[in-house]
Amino acid sequence: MSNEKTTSNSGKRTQDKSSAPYSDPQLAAGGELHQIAGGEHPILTTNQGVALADNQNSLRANPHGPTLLEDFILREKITHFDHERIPERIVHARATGVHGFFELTASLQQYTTARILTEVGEKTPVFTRISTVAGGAGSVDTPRDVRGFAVKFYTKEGNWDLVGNNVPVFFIQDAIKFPDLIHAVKMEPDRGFPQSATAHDTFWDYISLTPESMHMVMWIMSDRTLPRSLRMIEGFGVHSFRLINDAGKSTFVKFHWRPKLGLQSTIWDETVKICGADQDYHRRDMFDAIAAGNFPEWEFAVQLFTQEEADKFPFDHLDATKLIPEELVPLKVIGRMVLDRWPNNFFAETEQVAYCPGNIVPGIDFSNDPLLQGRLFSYIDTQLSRLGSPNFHQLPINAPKCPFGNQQRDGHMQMEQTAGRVAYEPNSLSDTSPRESPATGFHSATIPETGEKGRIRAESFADHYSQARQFYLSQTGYEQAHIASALVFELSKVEHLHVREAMVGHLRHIEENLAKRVAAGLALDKLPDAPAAAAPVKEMKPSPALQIIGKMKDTLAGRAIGILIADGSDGAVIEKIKKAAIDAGATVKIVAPKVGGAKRADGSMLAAEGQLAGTPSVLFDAVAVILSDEGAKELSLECAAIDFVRDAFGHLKAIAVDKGGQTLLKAANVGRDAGIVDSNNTGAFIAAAKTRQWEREKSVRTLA
Ligand code: HDE
Repeated sequence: MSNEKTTSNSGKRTQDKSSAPYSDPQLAAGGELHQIAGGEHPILTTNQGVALADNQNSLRANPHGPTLLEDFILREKITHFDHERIPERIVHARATGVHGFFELTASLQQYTTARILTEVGEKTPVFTRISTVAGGAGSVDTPRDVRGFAVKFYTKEGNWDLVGNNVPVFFIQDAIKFPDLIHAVKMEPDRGFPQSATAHDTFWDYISLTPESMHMVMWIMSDRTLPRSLRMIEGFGVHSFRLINDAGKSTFVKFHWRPKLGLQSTIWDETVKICGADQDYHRRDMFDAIAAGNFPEWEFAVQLFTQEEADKFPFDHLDATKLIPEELVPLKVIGRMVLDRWPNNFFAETEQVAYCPGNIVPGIDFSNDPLLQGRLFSYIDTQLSRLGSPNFHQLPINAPKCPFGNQQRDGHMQMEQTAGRVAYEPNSLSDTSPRESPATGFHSATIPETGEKGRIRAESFADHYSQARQFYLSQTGYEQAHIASALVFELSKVEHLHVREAMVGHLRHIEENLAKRVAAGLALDKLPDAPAAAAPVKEMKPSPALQIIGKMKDTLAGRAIGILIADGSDGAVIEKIKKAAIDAGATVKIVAPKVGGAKRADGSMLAAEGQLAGTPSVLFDAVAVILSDEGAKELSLECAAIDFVRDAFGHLKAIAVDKGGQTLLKAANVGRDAGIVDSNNTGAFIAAAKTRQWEREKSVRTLA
C-alpha cells in the first residue's frame, strides 16, 4: 500500500499521483490527460479493496504475447461488466425517476387513521417514476402511449405505493386479460417490431375483440398520450381504494394528481418530429427543470364516496374502465407533491425501484376491483425475476425510512446481519426481537363477503360505450378532430381490413359522426355494422374536466421559447423578446447556424444555446425569428431554417418576426394569421405564446 495515503476523517484512501507506475511511458503521458479535474481522488481498487496500479493494460506474457488467465483484475472487471444489465420491466421499462416530498394540506382524519393523510404540514419523502408502457428501456420518450405515474411515499408507518397512470381508466376489467393485452401491443413476436407503438395489427385486432377497452381507446387516441412535458400530466390511482377510520368505518376513495403547470400536450406531427430531434425529450426536460430549480409540483386530491352513494352511480366504480366524473363526486385537494432532487444514480434508483400496489399502510385498504386484485399479486412476483432476490426491499431506494424488521431470513444478497439465535415468532428467548402490535398494526377492512364462487363478470360491468361517448362529447372540436385523426392514422397502419372495419363498428356505438369521420379517413366504401352491445348506451352529461385544452394554464411557466438568429441580427430586439419571455416564466434558447453564436448588428458576438440543425422548433412552445436582410437571405436557402418556421407554423405556435424574419417566412411559404406577431409587440407575442393557434390547424393539415 505504498501508493496511497489515508484521509484522517473519512477513512477514504486517496491516490498519491507522484508514484503511480505505468508500464508504458506513452500511456503514462496519456493517463495524465485524464487528471485535469485535479483534487484529491480516492484510490482505484478491485472489489476486494486491492489498489490498482494500472487500469489500462491487461497482464500479458510479453508485449506481443497472450493475455494471462491469472489476471484477476481483468477478469473481475469484465465479469462485472458482463452482468451489468438486469431484466428490464416487462411493461413500463422506459422511465424518468425523481425524488421529492409530499405535504399534507388538509386532514382526512374523519376517514382514515393513516398518518400521512392526517398529519397536516408533515413532509413525507417520495420517489416518483413516470414511464411509458409499451417500449423497452432504450426506447424513445415520446411514443403515443399512456404514462405510468408511480409514487412511493416513505411514510412513518411504512411504504405506501400509489402506482397509477396519467389516464384515469384502463383497457380491461379483469387481471387475467393483462398478458394478452400486453402481448398484443408489444413488438409482434415473429418480426420484432414495432417498438413502442399501438399502430399495428395485433394491437387493434385484440382491441377490436375487447369492447370493454373502448373508453380507454378514446383516451389513448386523444392528445393525453402525447404530453408536452412530464411536468404537465395528471396522475390517477385508477382503482377505487378504501380509507378506514379509527372506528373501523370504510369510505371509498379515488386518488388524483393535478399538475401545477396545467395540462399540455403536443400534436401528433410535432411528436413524431420531437422523437427524431431528441429521443430523451421528457427525461431531459425533467432533468433541466430540476437543475434550474423549477421543481414540478402536483396537487393531490381525493374523491370520497360511500357504498350507498356508489350504489346510485350509473356505472360500477369497481370496474377500472370507468371513471367517476368530477361533476358527480368533486375533487377535494388535500396535499401537494414537489419533485426537487434528481437521483444520484439512474440504475440504483430509477431502475431498481420496485413499486407494488399492495404496499399500503394502516388506514388504507383495497377495493374488490378485479384488476387491482390481480395487480396485488403481480408486482412482487415480477421483482423476484427482475431484481433477482427476495431481499430487494433492502435496496436503499426500496427500503422504508421508518424502522422495520421481522423474522424473515437469508436469501440471495441478504444485506442484514441480524444477531442472536432467534429467527421465529413467537419466542421466549429474546427480549429484543420484533413483536406484533395489535393496536396500531395493519388491519384489513372488515367487509362481509358472500355468494357463489365462479369465473364471473358482474352484470354491472357490461356497459362498454357510455363513458367512451361521454369522453368524446366532452372534448372541444379541436380535440375531437385529433381523436378522429389519430384513429385514422393508427388504423391506416393496420393491414387487415376486417380489423379496421371492426373498429369503426365499435365507434358507431360511441358517436355516429366519429365513426363516419374515421370511415371516410380510411376510405371505407360503407359504414360497417356495429357489433351487438352487451348493454344499452346511456347518455351522460359532458364533463369539461376531461379536456386538455380546458385545463391548459394561461402561463409561460415551464415552457420554452426559441429565438432564431444569424449574423447581423438586431441585439436590442433579441434582448427585448428574451426579457419578456423570461419575465413571463419561460426558458429561452438562442438558436443560430453555429453553436458558437452569431455576430449581432453591432459586431458583438451573441452565444447560442442550440445549433440550428440540431435544435428544431419542435423543441419550443413558440419561436421568434430575428434576422438581418443578409441573414434572412442566407437562411432562406437553408432547409433547417425553412423547417424551423414551417414546423412552428404547422404546429400552431406563435411566431414573432422582424423584417428579416418575415423574409424567411415568405421563403418557407408560411402564411400570416393572428399568431404571427411583429417582434416589437412583445405583449402580443407572449399572449399568443401561451396557447396554440387552434384556428390555424384547418389551414395547415387535413384532419379527419
Ligand atoms: Fe402495472 N405492472 N399491471 N398497471 N404498472 C407493472 O411491475 C400489472 C396496471 C403500472 O415505475 C409491472 O415492477 C398487471 C394498471 C405502473 O416501476 C408488472 C396489471 C395500472 C408500472 C405489472 C397491471 C398499472 C407498472 C412491471 C393488470 C395503472 C410501473 C414491472 C392487472 C393503475 C411501475 C413492475 C414502475 C408496472 C403488472 C395493470 C400501472 C408486470 C398484472 C391498471 C405505473 O408487475
